[in-house]
Amino acid sequence: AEAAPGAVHVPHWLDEHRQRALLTACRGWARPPAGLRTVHTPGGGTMTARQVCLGWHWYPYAYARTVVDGDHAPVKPFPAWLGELARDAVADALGPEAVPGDPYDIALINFYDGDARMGMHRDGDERSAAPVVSLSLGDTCVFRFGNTETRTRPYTDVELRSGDLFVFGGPSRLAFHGVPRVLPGTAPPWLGLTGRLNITLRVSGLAA
Ligand code: MD3
Ligand code: FE
Repeated sequence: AEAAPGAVHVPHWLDEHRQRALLTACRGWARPPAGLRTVHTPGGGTMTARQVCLGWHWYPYAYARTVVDGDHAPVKPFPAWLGELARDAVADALGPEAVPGDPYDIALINFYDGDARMGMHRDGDERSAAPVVSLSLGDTCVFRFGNTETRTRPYTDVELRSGDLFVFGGPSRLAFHGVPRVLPGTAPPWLGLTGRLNITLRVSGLAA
């Protein structure tokens, strides 16, 4: 369903098998070196969702090849199968003509536990207008999809559940968005995950 121009929500895009496989992969990527870390913003803030990156390491507000704000290890590689998953997602959500020519080369994986949330922000650190692919695992969250002008209203709240795909292309690529809350205990029992995981797949537009 199109939530806004270029923003398409596909509930239950990942079946049980693919959700389990993606979770297992995420648990491996979370391990050190270059594993899960707490992100500190230059203004003195601390993000409550913890993060691990593949391909390029995101730190507020740029990309690097090493964990410049953590253990300084080289960032883990971005596997080819994740790139295929991203292209499949864009083709299913927006159509084959929307699949970018440049390869997907970044995964940002956010782990939400306890009272973790994410404030309203825009993702502007990629030098590519390619659609961003978002996959959710575990607890349901309230995802707030805003406008391109301000971090305030008007916005639309959408529940994202385990297995859901959301693709942000076209004008929605630069829209403000955030996660005001996660609904505890809503993960599918067969997944074995307490909390929520979100995987975003992106095109850096940076030189390999
Ligand atoms: C709209 N993640 O990683 S997913 C992020 O659930 C991020 O962890 C949230 O915002 C999460 O930057 C929201 C939905 C999402 C992700 C990336 C976007 C929406 C987006 C990029 C551009 C526009
Ligand atoms: Fe974002």
